Amino acid sequence: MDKNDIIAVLDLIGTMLEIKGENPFKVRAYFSGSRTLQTLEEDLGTVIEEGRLGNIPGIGKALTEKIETLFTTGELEFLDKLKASVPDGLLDLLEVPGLGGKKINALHKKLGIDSIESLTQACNDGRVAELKGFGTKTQDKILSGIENREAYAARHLWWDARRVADRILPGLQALPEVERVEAAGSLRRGMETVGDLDFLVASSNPEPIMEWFTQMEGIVEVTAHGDTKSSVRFEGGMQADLRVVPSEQFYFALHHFTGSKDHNVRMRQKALSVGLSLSEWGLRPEEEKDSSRSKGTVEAHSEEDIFKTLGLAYIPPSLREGMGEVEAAEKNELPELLELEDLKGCFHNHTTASDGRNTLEEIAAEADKRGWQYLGVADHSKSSFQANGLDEARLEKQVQAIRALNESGSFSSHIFAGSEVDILSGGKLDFSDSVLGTLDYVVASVHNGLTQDEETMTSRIIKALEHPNVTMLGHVSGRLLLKREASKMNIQKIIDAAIANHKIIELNSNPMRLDMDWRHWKKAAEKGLLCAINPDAHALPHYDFQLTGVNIARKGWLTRDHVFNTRSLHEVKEYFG
Ligand code: DGT
Ligand code: CA
Ligand code: CA
Ligand code: ZN
Repeated sequence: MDKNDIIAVLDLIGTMLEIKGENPFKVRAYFSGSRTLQTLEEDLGTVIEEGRLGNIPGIGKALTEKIETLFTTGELEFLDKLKASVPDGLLDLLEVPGLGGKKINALHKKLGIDSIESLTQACNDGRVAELKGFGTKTQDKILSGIENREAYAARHLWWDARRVADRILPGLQALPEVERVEAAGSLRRGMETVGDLDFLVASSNPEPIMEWFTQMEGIVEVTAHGDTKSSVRFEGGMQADLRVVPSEQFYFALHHFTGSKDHNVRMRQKALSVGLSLSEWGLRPEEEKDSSRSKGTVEAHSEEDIFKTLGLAYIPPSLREGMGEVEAAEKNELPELLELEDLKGCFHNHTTASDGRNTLEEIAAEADKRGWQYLGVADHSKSSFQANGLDEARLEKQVQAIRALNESGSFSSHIFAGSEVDILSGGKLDFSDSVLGTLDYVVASVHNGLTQDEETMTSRIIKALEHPNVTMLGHVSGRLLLKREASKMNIQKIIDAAIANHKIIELNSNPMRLDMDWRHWKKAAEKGLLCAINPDAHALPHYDFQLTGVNIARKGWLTRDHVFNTRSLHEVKEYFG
């Protein structure tokens, strides 16, 4: 087990002890042990090997043994026993935002609550509001948290959906009866979250394909098993549809089931305007539209053929959201969308100096490996103590290390020295102007007070944008997809302020953030807003997130020119200068 997994285990132990109402001193030992590990700058393995773990203040004898056992075996009997002693229903309550161990203990002890259902009931009866330390506001928050939880459970991050699809597609491909196969739906359109997976197969012999699909590993329920359509549900809740069509219908069906609904509506209107009827079965003269099984008069050997027949340029799946793509395709004015290869580096990345897992040298080597020209280091600032934010002295040391690294010539990529500076609650920045002045660039982000009202949050962010040292705004809305709603703000005002002050807004490519939302980018970029696609990397594999970032940028109609990190090292240096 690595350090971050162990940190999570210690937090879980602390929380479970709280739920059980154990001695607060005992509870605190686990939480403070977890915090100590979070701020440990040395490699945990080395510390354990050299027998020095117990010497670290905040880690006592009992904790030392548990951490060592977890590190070497990945298991812990104490944890298993503890888990078994807490009813499952109480652990479920931890998924409700705002409920921690102490509150769950009170709900259980005073109201006998032991599940989401009994908690919902107690809120609806008003009994939760009457508890000491709760009140009406907390009760409302719990109720809306439960509602969100249900809505969230019905969808999945694109990144996770992609991984499941990547396992299914080769299996389908390998079946001898399968002539062609594609993933469709929101997955193909690159939506930030995906409801269910949609697979489409061309075949004249669907039966064995349906058999295979409904017997895949990990399926917990087959919700439909038909001749041409089947649906299944996997462990963890992901669902998948499979449709099998004759090969001559394949591209019509692929277009139809890729969607979106809005796009399909516009496409059918467009077809009608030239006397054709478009459906999942084909494209045929309008008078034939009722005989849906009749052979289509138009043949399509690709999706391009369908668009061409309608007098349209090819619309890539990312753009099929009914945001004016059909009109643009009519005039041959679709944007030349950004490609992953256009990116030459990125700016919002963390190292071991704050809460990242890799050192400066390791991320510089990674940039070289990926063929990037530059990489920016933007570790947290001091107010983000939970993320081990740097104070002035540590930041100065880091800047010196970065300058020395660049001079050493050890890496071909250039490292920029930046900071992810907290935007404090009134819009002030976490470092003074003179400290910020020593940096190549500054990413300004909100990390606390996320629930401020719309006006306060809007002016707080605009104040940061007006600060001369700020280069770009990090993860503007603060949302965590399927976990935490975006903060309330007037995004149009913020976009206008960024443009007026020549500031960049980030498109954070972490699959949980994808923030600023793609729905805002088309209009914002037209007005002149510059975008930086940043992975917010805390470990080397996170640099792969740039793929999702580019997908989302494409959904926002962004081209190379709209994206700052397509610029060369020379151009970026000039911009920062
Ligand atoms: P999701 O699964 O909620 O993330 O979103 P989609 O877009 O994958 O939706 P899904 O799986 O219900 O259906 C896939 C596509 O099939 C959808 O984008 C458009 C098309 N489609 C499905 N049902 C309908 C329908 O009732 N009307 C229309 N116009 N299109 C539909
Ligand atoms: Ca779907
Ligand atoms: Ca579906
Ligand atoms: Zn951040």
